[in-house]
Amino acid sequence: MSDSEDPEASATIEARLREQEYFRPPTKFVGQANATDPAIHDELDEFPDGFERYAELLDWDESWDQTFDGSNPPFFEWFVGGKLNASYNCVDRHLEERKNQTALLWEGTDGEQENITYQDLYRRVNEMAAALRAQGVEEDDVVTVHLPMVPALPITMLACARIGAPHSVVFAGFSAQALAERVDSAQSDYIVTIDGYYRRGDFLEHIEKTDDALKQTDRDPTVLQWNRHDEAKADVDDDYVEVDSLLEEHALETVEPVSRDAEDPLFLMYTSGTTGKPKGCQHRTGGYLAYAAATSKNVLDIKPEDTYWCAADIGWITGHSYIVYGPLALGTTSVMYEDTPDHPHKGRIWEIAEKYDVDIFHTSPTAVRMFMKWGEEYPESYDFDFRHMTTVGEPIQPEAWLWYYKHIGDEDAVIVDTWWQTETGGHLITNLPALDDMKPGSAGKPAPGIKPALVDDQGEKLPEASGQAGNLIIERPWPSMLQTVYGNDERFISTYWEDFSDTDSDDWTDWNYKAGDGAVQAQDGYWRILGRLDDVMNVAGHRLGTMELESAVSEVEAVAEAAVAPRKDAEKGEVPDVYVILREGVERSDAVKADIVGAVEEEIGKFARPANVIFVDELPKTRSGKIMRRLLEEISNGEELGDTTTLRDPSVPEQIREQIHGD
Ligand code: 6R9
Repeated sequence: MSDSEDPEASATIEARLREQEYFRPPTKFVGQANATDPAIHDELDEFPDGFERYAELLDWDESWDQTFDGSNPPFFEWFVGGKLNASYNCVDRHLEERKNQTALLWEGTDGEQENITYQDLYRRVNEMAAALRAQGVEEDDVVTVHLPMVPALPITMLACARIGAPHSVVFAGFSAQALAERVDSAQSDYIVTIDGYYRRGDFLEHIEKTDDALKQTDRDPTVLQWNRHDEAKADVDDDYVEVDSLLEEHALETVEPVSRDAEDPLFLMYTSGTTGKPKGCQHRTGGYLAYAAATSKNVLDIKPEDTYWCAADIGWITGHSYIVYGPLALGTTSVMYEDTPDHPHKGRIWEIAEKYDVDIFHTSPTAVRMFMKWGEEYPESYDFDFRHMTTVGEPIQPEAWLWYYKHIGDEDAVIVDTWWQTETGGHLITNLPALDDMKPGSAGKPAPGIKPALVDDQGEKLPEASGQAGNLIIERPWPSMLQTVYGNDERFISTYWEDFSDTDSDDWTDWNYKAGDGAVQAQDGYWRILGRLDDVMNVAGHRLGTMELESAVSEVEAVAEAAVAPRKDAEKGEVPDVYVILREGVERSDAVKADIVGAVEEEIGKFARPANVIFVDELPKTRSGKIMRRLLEEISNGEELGDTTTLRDPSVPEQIREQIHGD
């Protein structure tokens, strides 16, 4: 029985949390940490020159002339005039000292293993770069990469970076339609994909998503197709170019890394927003890589000799910054795992941790809650010893934190809870593990050089450390902030800047980045993130826009109108509830429900599947016709209904509540 189920054990956890608010980092951790001098905060407060220390972690072809250019807010520039190549920094520069060290340690579904040394990585990235070029990929062409957790993914990303072609990685779980939408939005003429991969031990024919996406896109992209095995296991279109034969053709070729301007884009990463269309967050080469490397060093405490495992998917920003770019820039060994944590058994993660003697482990609160539910007997059966553990993606409840600390960290590892976003490129609020005490449930202090603040809805600043909740803003630019929303500067301004900045001002200090999260700063200066304030849900640490879900549901013939609200879920944090009004004459049935769920899976992906489909007669709307999703959220969560006075028909929420709760 796990702590979560055993009333006595959870009483002990609660008692302990009441008694002990802070946890000291273990002395043996502090003694060996990368960042041990508190002066790092003062040094980075020298704005903008402090950030030069981060850029100095990289090898530059040409040094920058200006650290920061804030003359055209909010289009800030970093390390202006500098030139570098990201693949050179993550691969070539390590060859002299550690060509035989493992760079990527890949574990396949059933214990298959690949150790890719820095020399191997160099070879494979060069050959892939040559192959991409031979297929016509030129500098600044966007390459869409739809690959799962196999070595082909980081190799393709680094090959793109080598030739200066921004990659746009689309999480493998996204559907054909989501892929097509991203290809169109990025005006991409290349898709790199694979025949298939394994999920819970079964071979999934991933290539089908590309087949379908090609029918839906307005473009005619070239498809480059990797094989999961020596030969394709799925039915593959003759028009697709087999990467393996290309690589044979280009065996042993080398490609000179293209010297990119610090401000040239390195990649796009699409993320959900408050409209139906995802935004392509565009990240620059120099500032992004410098910040990812520096936070990997100072926050994750990565050293080249470590075995580091971030158990996220490279298809999300966490994997970009903290599986690929940051760790490899530091020359460490980064673990990748193909399948799910419960295949073929619930001890899989700990088995891998033991097998590779992992030093640093990175996961999400959703995963921690799941491990907690499965019970500590699984980790207890394996012999592993983490020095450092991280969480990201959503707030971690103190109970889950303590369980992680006790049963995974053996009360002998540090934990950092890192708050950041696709847009921010790297951690913004997080403790430096040797410098700050841990506080369960709190993301901690701002990262060096980062200036968060809270404002009320009118933009008035709340006093510091007041314990009041407000809108989280970042008052000062930082090197890994997104450059813009790809092809849509207006959306960039309206989403992130307009609300809390003086947009008429040319002075960058009048501009504040809006995170879209609510937060509180406690009296001790520690920050607690409360969650999204906009129509974005956080399902198992994945961002999902309610509008995206709604537009998928509205595609179903039978649906007249739909609204989506987040329901709190003990494991996933939040799950989507869909409220649906059917068209006249359509019967409410399980078949219609199945169509609705199917539409979401098809348009977005299986991971976005609604938890409940609820048929209603009416939706709560304001007099101006806006759906009040907040009320649906309250209904979903069985909470007291807030203000309903602005509703056209104030009785609607009660009617819905009666219908679903029967009271
Ligand atoms: C890195 C990543 C960003 C949103 C963000 C916030 C939530 C992320 C968090 C956290 C509480 C943390 N979030 N980290 N909430 N504590 N440590 O997750 O990027 O997928 O863009 O999501 O996730 O709501 O705004 P992304």
